[in-house]
Amino acid sequence: MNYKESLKGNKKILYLVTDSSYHTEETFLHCVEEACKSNVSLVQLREKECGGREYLRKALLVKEITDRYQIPLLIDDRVDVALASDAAGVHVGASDLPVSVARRLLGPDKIVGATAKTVEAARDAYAQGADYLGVGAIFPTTTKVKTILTEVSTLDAICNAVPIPVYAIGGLNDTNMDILVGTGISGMVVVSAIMKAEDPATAAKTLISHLSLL
Ligand code: TZP
Ligand code: MG
Repeated sequence: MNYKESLKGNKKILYLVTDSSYHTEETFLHCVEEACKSNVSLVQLREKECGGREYLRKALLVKEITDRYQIPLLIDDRVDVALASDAAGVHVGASDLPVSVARRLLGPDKIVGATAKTVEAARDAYAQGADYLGVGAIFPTTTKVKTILTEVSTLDAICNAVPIPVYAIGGLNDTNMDILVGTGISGMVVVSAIMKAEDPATAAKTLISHLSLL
């Protein structure tokens, strides 16, 4: 399957980024599966604490689930773990391998996503071969991350500056996502709105139904 096809189309998508820090392995995998069942379009495994061996083990467990639902699995930060697990691609930020290097290592068929907080960084990531951009944090977040807030006007300017999908991230949930109305985003990324939800399936379905109204 060519997972890059998932990035095309006009429908706005929901993109799940995982956080296993407040889960047992069982509840973590269950939560990912519930989100997949509820039609999230992309899943990113994001592990900040573990070494390569443990990251690979987790990636293979999560990929077993995402493969069953034919959803692309991306690996945060680590091109080696993406390659070793035969994931659909990688997501890189400012302190990770440059987009052009990730692209060279992964080849043309894998997905390379990048974080961009400015129009200049967005144009640069696109020029280096990024397939999509993650932009934020739109709102303050409770997820462990070093980030700064991104104005919605910057998000909109980035959408206008590059021809690849732009996904908004950071503190987004079903009560505040209307801030994205009128921007050119292709979708929304959430961590806690699904990973911390009591009922992740319902949470994902609600977010997806709201996305169609944006
Ligand atoms: N990058 C910018 S904000 C963020 C990342 C990884 C975390 C978003 O998490 P949440 O829980 O959806 O606010
Ligand atoms: Mg990173």
